[in-house]
Amino acid sequence: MSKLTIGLVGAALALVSSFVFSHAGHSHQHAGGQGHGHHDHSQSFPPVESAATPEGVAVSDCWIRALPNRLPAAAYFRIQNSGSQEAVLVGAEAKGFGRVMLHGHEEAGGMARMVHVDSVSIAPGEQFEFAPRGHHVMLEQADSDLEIGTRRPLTLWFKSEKALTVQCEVKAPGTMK
Ligand SMILES: [Cu+2]
Repeated sequence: MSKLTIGLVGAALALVSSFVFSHAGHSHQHAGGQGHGHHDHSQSFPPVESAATPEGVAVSDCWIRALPNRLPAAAYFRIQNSGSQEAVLVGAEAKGFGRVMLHGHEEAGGMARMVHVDSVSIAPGEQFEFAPRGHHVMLEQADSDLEIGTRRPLTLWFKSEKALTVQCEVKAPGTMK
């Protein structure tokens, strides 16, 4: 897996599944430099319609765990890399959400917290699972309520501006798989 860039500044966000998730803010630290000073991880991508798909990469079993009151929801899925090159996930987009980020998960001192990750690399022949208590795509600032049983599109962006869009089923808050 790639190096995770981790930021630990953040305010407690929500009580979910008896874990307190601290929603991690994030800052890039560049040794000896001033850094970019960007703290917002909303990314902008080229139009998805014109993006090529990453060769040999498939995304399956996507679902979204909805939370009440339009709290940030999480998307989970599996990425299979059957291609001959490393697949590097660099970001995500989802219609209807103002902010979409790649998150990891770590536990320390009995506390679980989400941490921003810049990318996730999957070697040829490998697969990587985004799952509860692990990596997820954080979906924030929903325009409308997520209805259980409906599907929402999620676009995953890979290195070199390649993209895959999948449909994700919205599941109830208590769903763990
Ligand atoms: Cu998260």
